[in-house]
Amino acid sequence: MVIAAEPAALDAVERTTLPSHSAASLTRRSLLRSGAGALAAVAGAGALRPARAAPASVPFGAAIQFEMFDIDAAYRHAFRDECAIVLPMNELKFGLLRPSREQFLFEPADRLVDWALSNGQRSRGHTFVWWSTNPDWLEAITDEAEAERVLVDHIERTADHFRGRLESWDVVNEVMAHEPGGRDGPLRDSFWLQRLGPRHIPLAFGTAARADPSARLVINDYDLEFAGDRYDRRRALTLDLVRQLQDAGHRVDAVGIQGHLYSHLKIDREALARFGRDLKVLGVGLLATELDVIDFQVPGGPDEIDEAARVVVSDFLDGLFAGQRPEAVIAWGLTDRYSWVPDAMPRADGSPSRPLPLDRDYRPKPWFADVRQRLTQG
Ligand code: 9MR
Repeated sequence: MVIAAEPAALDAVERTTLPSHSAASLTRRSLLRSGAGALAAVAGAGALRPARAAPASVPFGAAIQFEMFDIDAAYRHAFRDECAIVLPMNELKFGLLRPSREQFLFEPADRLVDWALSNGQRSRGHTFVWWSTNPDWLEAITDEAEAERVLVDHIERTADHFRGRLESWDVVNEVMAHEPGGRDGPLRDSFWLQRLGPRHIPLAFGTAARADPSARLVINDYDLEFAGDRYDRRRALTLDLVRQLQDAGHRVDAVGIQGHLYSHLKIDREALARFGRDLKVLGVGLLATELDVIDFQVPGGPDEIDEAARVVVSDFLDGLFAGQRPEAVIAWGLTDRYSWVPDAMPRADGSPSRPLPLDRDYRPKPWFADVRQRLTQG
């Protein structure tokens, strides 16, 4: 699969900014550029610091939901007290932000982000390009040029609105097929793929880089940590996507590993470490963006469920840290009271799922203390 190697495959805007060098020299140039981009982001967002001034800990963060933020003070306090990074979970997705073509409903995300910043916390953006939650008016667009105009305009206006407040953006989310190399793929069959082809990925990165030069640009995906062929293929394809973007002259600052951890599966710590090292060689960082535990296949009561969670989270962090120091570890919510996990994968015995660092009553799980300790060691 080629997403961006041929300048001819790029849109007009991309073409004007791409130097016409060989792929090899483009690779070196883009590596240099990506290093410079990372340094610029350091100055802007404080995401990385020089080694000697390195903070003791890797920041812990969590995604917050506006509906609960608005009504549940205990929920707000938990995010205020536990997190260094707080990001809107859903409020920046295309469908919520753009109920109609004319509208940009920035207010819920503005309130969440400004609240986090006023607490001295940091925030990040999720997400510009996703296969899910697209509004009907968008999916009704059939013309390629119009789809391109909408995507570019969406990224430009949204990135510009939040410039200086969001330290990074998940530029594309889940663009890999669920089973690349199997019956699907390699890329996800989405509205964006159907209308624009694979070039929607470099188009999104190029547009985001111009719209907010100080934000770190992240490619975000799931199922990158387990043992098995399918996961090997997903790791390899992610590296391939990063290389192709770099070869086409685009800045990719980090890969986001979502980290939805099935506690009945085995983490491939070695492969995860290798993945982190390979990214480091490319000058690309790594962070966990959506950590939670999916326990629907684990029998037993809360103690057994939490012990299985402790093991899978610990193995995950082992592999992550062995590859390169992660930029952040971010959970997908904070309390079991509110999570997508029981809706998508309920426990067969009908008992409550226990996916997140705090239980339904905001009590920390034992594994949360382990995470904290690991992050503090840096
Ligand atoms: O947790 C999110 C849930 O509240 C939303 O209803 C859903 C659809 O917008 O998205 C969930 O978050 C997903 C994330 O955006 C991308 N990775 C998978 C997450 C869980 O489905």
